[in-house]
Amino acid sequence: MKITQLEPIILHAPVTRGGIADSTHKLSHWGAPGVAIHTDTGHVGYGFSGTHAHLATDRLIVDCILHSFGPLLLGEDPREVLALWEKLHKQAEIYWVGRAGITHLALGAIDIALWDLKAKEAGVPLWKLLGGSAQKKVEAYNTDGGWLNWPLETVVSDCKRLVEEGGYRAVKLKIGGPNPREDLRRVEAVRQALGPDIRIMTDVNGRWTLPQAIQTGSRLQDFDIVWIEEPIYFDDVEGHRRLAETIATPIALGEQLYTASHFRDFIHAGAVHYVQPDVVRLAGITEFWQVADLARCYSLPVVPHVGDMCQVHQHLCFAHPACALLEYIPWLRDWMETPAKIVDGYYVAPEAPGAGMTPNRRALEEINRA
Ligand code: 0YR
Ligand code: MG
Repeated sequence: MKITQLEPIILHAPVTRGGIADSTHKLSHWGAPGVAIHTDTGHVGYGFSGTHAHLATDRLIVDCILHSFGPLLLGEDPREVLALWEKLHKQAEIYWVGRAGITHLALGAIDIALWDLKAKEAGVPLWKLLGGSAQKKVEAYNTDGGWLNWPLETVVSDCKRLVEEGGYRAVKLKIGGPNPREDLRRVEAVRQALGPDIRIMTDVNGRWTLPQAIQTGSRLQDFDIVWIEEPIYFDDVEGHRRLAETIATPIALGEQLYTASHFRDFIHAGAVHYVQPDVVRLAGITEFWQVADLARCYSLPVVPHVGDMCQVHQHLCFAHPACALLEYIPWLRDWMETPAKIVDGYYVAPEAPGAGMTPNRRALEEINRA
């Protein structure tokens, strides 16, 4: 099996109700810039990154895939994915200008497409190739009811609907707005509406200073929160360590960490309790697996962030023993050949061969028009 051609792909999918916001970002579309890797056997592998759908930035990622990494891939056997990852990482000239950021997202999209090919050629879903089982329970928690730009009544009614009609037993609320009292009011209102048994996660998206995080984070304890996610600036290992020592509510983070060594530093410092690697922020499945193994060595749960809109992560969760819970955001549901499926709050193991990111006809038509 040999790689014959790389084809660029950029897909922009609208988010819920035309626009969402957290404390740090506002977006109308989710971006999926990536690649279709063609082979001489006719199999096509698909891999995407996840972005805020800024076309100029997405083009940089795709250019990096095609022009910086592409020439090193042509003629290679895609099934030798670990060896190819090392080759791209060490031999591509682009690594001189960055071991994180755009270069890393580009390598991640390629790595996912290579694993997709390996699983398609083997005729099995990725979770099976990785040694997983469909018997495993992978629970879903839903992030799509708690956006910061939605009025409190909308957040409360959406969260109730997710629980009562969707079957979810865990939801995430965005906080970190300009007024901490309003943050606490939102959490309190949702806790009251959902009762004591539904789990609630909170996500600050890196907005607080350490003193704000200590003050407001301590008060969140009253509402029995599962975790506070990204309380302070993404790269601050020491700040998160101090916070973890000071407040009772556990800390979750990882969606902004690019490399396995970033995770090593946070985990080793005791600065994180719930480890949230993202297969499209790390360089793909290869590096995700290293992070999940590392977390397992420290007995920490892995609850991935779904920059891929859970399409690849569901496979990883059915396979890796550190994963039992996975975020759910539905923004690629209408664009994928086999969208993630949740029944009664649990993921259903996908049956189609591959890694889960094959676009459907509608997506391919849209891409060709662009
Ligand atoms: C906007 N999940 C997150 C949105 C979400 C972000 O960047 O995608 O809030 O991915 O933090 O945990
Ligand atoms: Mg988050």
